[in-house]
Amino acid sequence: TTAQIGVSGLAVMGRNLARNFARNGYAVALHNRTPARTRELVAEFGQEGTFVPAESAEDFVAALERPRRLVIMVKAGDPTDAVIREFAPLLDTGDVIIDGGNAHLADTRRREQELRAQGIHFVGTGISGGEEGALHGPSIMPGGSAESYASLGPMLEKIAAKAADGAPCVTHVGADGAGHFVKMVHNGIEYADMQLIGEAYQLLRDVAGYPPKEIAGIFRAWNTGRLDSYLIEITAEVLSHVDAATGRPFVDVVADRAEQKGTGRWTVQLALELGVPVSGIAEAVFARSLSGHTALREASRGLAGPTPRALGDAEAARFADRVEQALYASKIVSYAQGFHELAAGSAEYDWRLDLGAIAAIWRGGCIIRAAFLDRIRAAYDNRPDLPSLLSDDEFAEEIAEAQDDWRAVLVGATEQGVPAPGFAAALAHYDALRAERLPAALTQGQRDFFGAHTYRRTDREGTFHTLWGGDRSEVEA
Ligand code: NBP
Repeated sequence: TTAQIGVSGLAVMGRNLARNFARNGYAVALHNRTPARTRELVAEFGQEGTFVPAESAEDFVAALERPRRLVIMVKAGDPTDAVIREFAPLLDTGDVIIDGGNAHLADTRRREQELRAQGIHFVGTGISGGEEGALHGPSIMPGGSAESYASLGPMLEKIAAKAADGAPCVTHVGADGAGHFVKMVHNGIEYADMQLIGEAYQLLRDVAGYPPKEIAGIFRAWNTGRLDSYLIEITAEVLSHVDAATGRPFVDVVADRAEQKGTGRWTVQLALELGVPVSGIAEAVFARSLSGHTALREASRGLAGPTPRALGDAEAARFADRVEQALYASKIVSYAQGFHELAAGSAEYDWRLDLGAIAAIWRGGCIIRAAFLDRIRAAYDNRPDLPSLLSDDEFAEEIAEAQDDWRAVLVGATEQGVPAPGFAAALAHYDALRAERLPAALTQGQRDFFGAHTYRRTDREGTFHTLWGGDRSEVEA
């Protein structure tokens, strides 16, 4: 049998992706460094479709119809290079390598360039949705050449998640590293979303005084409204779960140290280079790292501050409504920041990303899937040159309505000493954008004072310097 697609790297993701292709009627060649995994897959799921197991790279490549399409789904970094080195000499002009791992866009750009010189299409592809998504339909973000998408697109459209309107959650996002870039920003937004949800939970717990089970109910109710999303849904599940060993709420027996694999950090690192203020994503990454500083937290526990006291029942319910407003407004700001980074990356690398199309393929399959993304798509479809999501009339109006509650929640959090860095960063971002004047003028004055860095004026063209050490007259620089 010749296979229409091959998958090499059969850990959780690769194995489920291979099964997804097979269940959709494609013959799938299988390969893994350790052949036992390949045999296991065939033994367990062989009846799901047509699999062509191969033990060697040569047999794997020989099993594929031409032009060959092979997906590599191995650990990102050196293992990906090792696998490419193994396969590349065995391939021909026009063959397509799809890297579905979480590669850094710089690695993807390098690999794409090297393989292009050999006539091989290298398609760095973001795949989101975890294990379940890989099997039942992930959101897929392929980069690489437009030509490669012509042969690959129909297959990806089949295995991808479908949005509520039936559209497959995949599109050719842009050249070379664009796919991995878009996946990276997706993950950055995911970090921010999770942090905001975490803050909402903590406020409902410490300020409103609700136990986890009741908070689960509140999230469940929110999930029927404008916050309807996968992350809100699983939050309710996690909060209602009870630890079997102790009978206590699961959330109270889990160590409060959040881990990370790096895509959030990359999103912030690149944002720093591109000069894009993604403060919500940055706060989320920092909040995870702060949580892991056990000794520092231990040493700081005695520091002065208020002890939160729970509100009465009626007040608590009102506060919960306000938290919903604060969460929603902060979420709009986070997405606005993430989409700003998408636009900046697009301009920097000349990817011509279609932001509406990206919002559309995030509507299903991926971790940040949400009803909300359909509205982001609509905002960009209405106005592709939208300067920011915050300039969209509908989002602006919703924030206008939410803002009093948003501010009140932050006042409550501050008074009660409950940290809400994500909510606070989002509100500060919003207020900074609204501001008529920013203290950046003072910053420029200071820079000119100590370093003769010069400044511009509001009333005249040109670059100026004040003779701070002399008579303080102004000279044109
Ligand atoms: P892992 O990231 O745990 O990688 C395990 C796979 O890599 C195995 O097939 C292993 O082969 C192979 N491998 C390693 Br490790 N070193 C290798 C080498 N030098 N040469 C050849 N193969 C090597 O698997 P995963 O969790 O399925 O994730 C796969 C990719 O998908 C990763 O890049 C990940 O970041 C990305 N991703 C994961 C998720 C998720 O939810 N887990 C979601 C989206 C994307 P072996 O069997 O011989 O050890």
